[in-house]
Amino acid sequence: MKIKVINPNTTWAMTAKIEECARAAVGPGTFVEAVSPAMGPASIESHYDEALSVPGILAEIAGGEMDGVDGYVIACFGDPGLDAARELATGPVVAIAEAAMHYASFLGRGFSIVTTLGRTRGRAADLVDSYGMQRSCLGIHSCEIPVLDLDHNPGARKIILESCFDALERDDSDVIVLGCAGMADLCRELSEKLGVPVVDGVTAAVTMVESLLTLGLSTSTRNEFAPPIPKSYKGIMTSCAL
Ligand code: 5HY
Repeated sequence: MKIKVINPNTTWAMTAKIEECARAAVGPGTFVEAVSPAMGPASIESHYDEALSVPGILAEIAGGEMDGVDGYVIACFGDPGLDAARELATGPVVAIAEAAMHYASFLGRGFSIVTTLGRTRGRAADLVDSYGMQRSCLGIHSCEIPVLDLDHNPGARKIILESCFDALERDDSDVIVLGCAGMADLCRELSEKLGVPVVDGVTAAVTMVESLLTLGLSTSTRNEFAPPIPKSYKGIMTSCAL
């Protein structure tokens, strides 16, 4: 099976890290390719960035459909474009926040989310509500490290570890959810130091897609997620016509 992992931001160094983590998580019969769209923000840290990332995500889904991709991951903690992607894709589409929250809910009474900038906590809270995770999510915290500084700030790992310790104490939670695809490589180290399960959405989502495909399951097209209704699109979106 072939799974396409879409990093919605256009920073290929982050995409390479995401691909390495995703490939390490899947079985021998699963091929994973990670991509960044040709257009979009260098990182996603606001509603504006998120909105502008969606056309690129959908273009990658459309390309995957032509290339025979079996399933998709949207590798950004805001889960941008997820519903539209599910209308477009034949195979299952799983985004990292939804996947991480579900995995974390299996592992303890409650989990804490630790994300990057405080301004993205509202979006995470909206996702908690839309995914029905209000009972399991005990708090949403930020380490105040910009997404692209995660790899450049020498103190990032220590700051994230401290933020996780603080979150567990303040929320009295049992599990940590990492709120950024760029944190995917920190899972094991943080879990060893914290003594609790630490869930990263990239590995959670790609293994979820792998499981759905193994069971022969995909998005229902009966109603809401039926293919989009054909119509014309003007301006730079002329090519979006289906
Ligand atoms: C992400 N932004 O996972 C989110 C993290 C965030 O470019 N990739 C990004 O802070 O929402």
